[in-house]
Amino acid sequence: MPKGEIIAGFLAPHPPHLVYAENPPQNEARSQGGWEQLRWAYERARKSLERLKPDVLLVHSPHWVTQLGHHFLGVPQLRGKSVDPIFPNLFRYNFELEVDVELAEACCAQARELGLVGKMMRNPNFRVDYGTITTLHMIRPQWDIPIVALSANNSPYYLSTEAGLEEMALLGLATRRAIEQSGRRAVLLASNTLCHWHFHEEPAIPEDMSQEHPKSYAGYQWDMRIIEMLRQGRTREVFELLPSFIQEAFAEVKSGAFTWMFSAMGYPEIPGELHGYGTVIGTGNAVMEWDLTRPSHAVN
Ligand code: 2X7
Ligand code: FE2
Repeated sequence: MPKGEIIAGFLAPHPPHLVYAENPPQNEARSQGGWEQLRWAYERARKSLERLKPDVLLVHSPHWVTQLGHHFLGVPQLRGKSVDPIFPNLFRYNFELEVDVELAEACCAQARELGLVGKMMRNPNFRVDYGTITTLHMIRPQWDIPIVALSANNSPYYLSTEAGLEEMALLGLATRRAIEQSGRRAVLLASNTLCHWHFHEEPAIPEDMSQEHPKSYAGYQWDMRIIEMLRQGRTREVFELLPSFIQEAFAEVKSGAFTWMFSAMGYPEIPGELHGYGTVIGTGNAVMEWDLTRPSHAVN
């Protein structure tokens, strides 16, 4: 079996508003559109994914919270209704998905080898969280690629940011080792918003874009600074700044997906491709891609 590899990583945020705005048949709520810049960004990312033709998509979502350890979906087929607890008016999504259980088990085993608490989720009636579903729907609405989904242990919230993110870096290493052994060509999805300062009231028409703008100018400036560095491939500097970014912009990358993905990819110092940026209830969201298949981008 050839050695498996991570062929790309995407920053792929999950505001459920994006699914709501698309009016897919799976979602019960209906809209008149909205958040087009971000949805067009995802359209561009979908084309890249189509070219990459991965065997599996791995996604880490901040909204599947497991207090004790890192959990992995471990049921071959899951179906049900996923409802956003904050925005049930926007997101009531009937999902049906296929899990690459073999790879999920390998990720879990590797995580344990590295001293993390890992657990397989075997409940056949499990309701998958809206973060996982939104990211997967937006990047691949056909739902025809098996997935591995990882929970957020949220250690950065009850340990220090730095100690928690160190754990996420270990989870990334475990993920990479499992992928290499599996022979799969894998794409990683970090399901994270950047600046997370948000409005506390929803407009009467949620998709009224005349109401949509960054909640915080300082947070917006942070997002632009981080994106520009990522576009230039200044990965090391981004990670040096990450704790300050998290602290000052209340950035959702604190929950670990971004660190998990970059650690798994080996922190490549290559330019990320920005597919687009936009706000959702004032938060900052970027869809970005790191294509490791380009000869100049190959990492060891
Ligand atoms: O989970 C989210 C988010 N991260 C950002 C914006 C809006 C809703 O949900
Ligand atoms: Fe979120």
